[in-house]
Amino acid sequence: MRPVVAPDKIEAFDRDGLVLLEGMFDDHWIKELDRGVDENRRNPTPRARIWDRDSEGRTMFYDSQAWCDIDEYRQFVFGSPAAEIAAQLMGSSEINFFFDAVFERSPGTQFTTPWHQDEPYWTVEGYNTCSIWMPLVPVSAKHALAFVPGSHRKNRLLAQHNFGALNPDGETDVDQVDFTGAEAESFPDIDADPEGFGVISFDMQPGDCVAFNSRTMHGGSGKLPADAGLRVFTTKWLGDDVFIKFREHGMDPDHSAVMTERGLKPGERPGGDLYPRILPRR
Ligand SMILES: O=C(O)CCC(=O)C(=O)O
Repeated sequence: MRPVVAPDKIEAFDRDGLVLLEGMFDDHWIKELDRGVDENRRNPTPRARIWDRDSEGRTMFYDSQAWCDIDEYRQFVFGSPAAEIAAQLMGSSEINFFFDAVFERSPGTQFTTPWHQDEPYWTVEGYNTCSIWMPLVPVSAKHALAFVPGSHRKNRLLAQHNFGALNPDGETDVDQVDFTGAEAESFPDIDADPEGFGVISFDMQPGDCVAFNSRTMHGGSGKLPADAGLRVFTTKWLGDDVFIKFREHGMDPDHSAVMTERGLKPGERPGGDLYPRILPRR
């Protein structure tokens, strides 16, 4: 059935650059994704990495673009309400899938995701982007991904965190982001004044999601209690005004090589088998 996003949620997404949507995905999709993440942990892609491993062996696991190998993820991309939700929030008629990313913390992990925006890392550019952040287990606001409302409209180039430095296992070929030499302002210290920045996060249940613009500042998730892990599946959706852009100051995940191999060029609309058009359905 076609999901319907309420008008006040659509307004909030445009105004704040994020919105909580409760109960958008039924049990079928949560179970499907849970099986998918189990499979993903058994068979990580070459892009998978541990971002953090502490002295007690607790980890933060990350993988991306695994949908090409994992059936459950593919079913979700093509068959779940996610594309429709993104289309309604962005007011876009054409929706392409960009990529999925998985973030799994083992119970008690203290690692927190550094504050950042997504678009400065991406091989695409445009206002109409929508990330759907879905916890597959209950999470309280204190530990969930947090956001700075309205930060998607600031339109300034900010130096972003180098996630390539999160590499305790010394993996090779890890994407690096280096803003040295860029005309970029330093990233504000959100943790120094969360109230001043209006930081917001939510108590969430499986089936809920936060949809956010790729320009919205986000981070801060983690610092888990000893008995709680956090398994999160995210999908990134591209709307009408998004085109390919290769950046000077580092891309992560860097899709420029696979895009080039497939004949996709800067200035073009992403498409083809890796960035499939989901809406309008063919
Ligand atoms: O879940 C997290 O801690 C990170 C999520 C994130 O940064 C993203 O989805 O862009």
